Order: sequence, then structure tokens, then C-alpha cells
Amino acid sequence: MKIVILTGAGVSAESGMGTFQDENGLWTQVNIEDVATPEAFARNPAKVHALYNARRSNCLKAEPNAAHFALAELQNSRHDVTLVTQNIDNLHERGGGTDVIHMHGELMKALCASCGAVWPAPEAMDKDDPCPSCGKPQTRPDIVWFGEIPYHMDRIERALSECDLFVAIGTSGAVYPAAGFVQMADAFGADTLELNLAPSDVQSAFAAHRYGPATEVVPQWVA
Ligand code: BV8
Repeated sequence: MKIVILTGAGVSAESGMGTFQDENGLWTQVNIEDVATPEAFARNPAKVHALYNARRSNCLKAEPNAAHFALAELQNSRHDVTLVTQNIDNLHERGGGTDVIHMHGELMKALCASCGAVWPAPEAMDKDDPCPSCGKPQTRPDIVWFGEIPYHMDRIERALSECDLFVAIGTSGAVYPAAGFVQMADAFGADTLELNLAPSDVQSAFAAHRYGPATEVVPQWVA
């Protein structure tokens, strides 16, 4: 059976990574326009780097949880599993996940805004860090901000067109194009399942739902 899994911040919430839209979520503490757009980075790179440096050090202190481990177990099973994440943390990989598709980029990678080179991010990054490839001081986090095109869309859309089951885990369904994946999978005839703490903004598009903390509902579903 071909399965596509889409995860969001809820799968890392119990690892202490925080979410976006919940009452103490990141987007309730900072404005997207100030820290998560290319314009924000052009306006104040130091402010943007400070936010991502703080999130990177938080990620280094966090540990994968039972949901990450269960999804890695599913990937090692006989199923054909495509694991897509909106998350920029590396907890899927540290929980044994393989070939993780980071459609919104990765905290642990740096990107040169001038030549496009990508390299492992130091814990604290600064715009003036010289690019190891072109030498220019145009270093940014390798993150897809609002208004930027998500990574790996062709591969994701192909997987959605071929899957038998689409499962969304720990995402509010608030951000596109990820929030539209369930409609795409459904249109191609896949079964759809939402595993979340609470109904998402697109819960009505799912055929089945199981609600509860990811560390409970994900291992139960994988078993
Ligand atoms: C783009 C990286 C064009 C940064 C992020 C319609 C179509 C296309 C685009 C748009 C459109 N309408 C609007 C747009 C533009 C925009 C958008 O969607 N805006 C929103 C505000 C309306 N989209 C874009 O700009 C995207 N680019 O559209 O380019 C294009 C389109 C298609 C094809 C080609 C080109 C780029 C968006 C990417 C932005 N970057 N992340 C960073 O991390 O700092 S977005 C960020 O927020 C996340 O990555 C995620 O995608 C999004 C929402 O986060 P979630 O993961 O869902 O987390 P959230 O807090 O919202 O929810 C947590 C959930 O977990 C909750 O439901 C909660 O109940 C649950 N939960 C909590 N605890 C637990 C739990 N569940 C289980 N267990 C628990 N313990």
C-alpha cells in the first residue's frame, strides 16, 4: 500500500518544539511579516537570524518522541511510505525517519541568497557569514518563508497522485499548499485520515479522524 504522510508542528509539540497557531504559538508571539518572509529578511536580517538561531538551539536540545519513532517504524515496514513534513526541525531523522521531504526547508541548513549554495548551519548564523561557495556575505536560513515556493512540490504531487492513503498528523491545515494536499489525494481516489490533537481547518476534507496527542494516536495507528 502506498501511503503519503504529511506532518506539522503538532508531531514535534511533545518534544517541546512549540507550534504556530495554538494559543502560545510562534505566530501569536511574532508577526509572520516581521520574521518569516523574504522582505522581513531583507529589512532586518539580524532579527530573522536571531529567531531561527533560537529555534535551532531549541531543536538541538529537543528529543524525538514516540510519534517520530512510530513513523520511522512504519517506514521500515512493508508499506511504501512517503514522509513529507512542514516542520523545519530534524526530529524525524533523529527518530529514525528516512528520506524525509522537508517542503519548508530545514533549520540545520544554511542557504546563500546570492549563489544558492546550501551547507550545514552553524548553531548561531549571521547574514555576514561568508558563503563557502561564492564567498559573499548573503547567508540565510534554508527555510521556505511565506511568499516563497515550497521545495519538492513535483515529487510531493506525484506521490499524492499515486497513493492509496493520505495521513495528516499534527497540522492545523492553515497554510497552503500543504493544507490542500488532502483534497488532491482525495481527488485521486486515496483514503484520507487526520491524526491531530483537535479538528484542523480542513478536517471536513478527511474521511476519517482520530484525535489525541501524537505520542498516543500515532503509535496506535501504526500498530
Ligand atoms: C506559496 C517555515 C506559491 C517557516 C512555514 C493558496 C494557495 C497557495 C498559497 C497560498 C494560498 N493562500 C495563501 C497562500 C500564501 C501562503 C499561506 O498559506 N498563507 C497562510 C497564512 C494563509 N503560503 C505560502 O506563502 C507558501 N508559498 O504559496 O508559494 C506556490 C504555491 C503552490 C505551488 C507553488 C508555489 C509558503 C508557506 C510556507 C511558510 N513557511 N514554515 C518557519 O517554520 O518558521 S509555514 C508554518 O506554518 C509551518 O511550516 C506550517 O506549514 C504552517 C502551519 O503550521 P502547522 O505545522 O500546521 O502548525 P500549527 O501550529 O498551525 O498547528 C499545529 C497543529 O498541531 C494544530 O492543529 C494542533 O491542534 C496540533 N497539535 C498541537 N499539539 C499536538 C497536536 N497534534 C497532535 N499532538 C500534539 N501534542
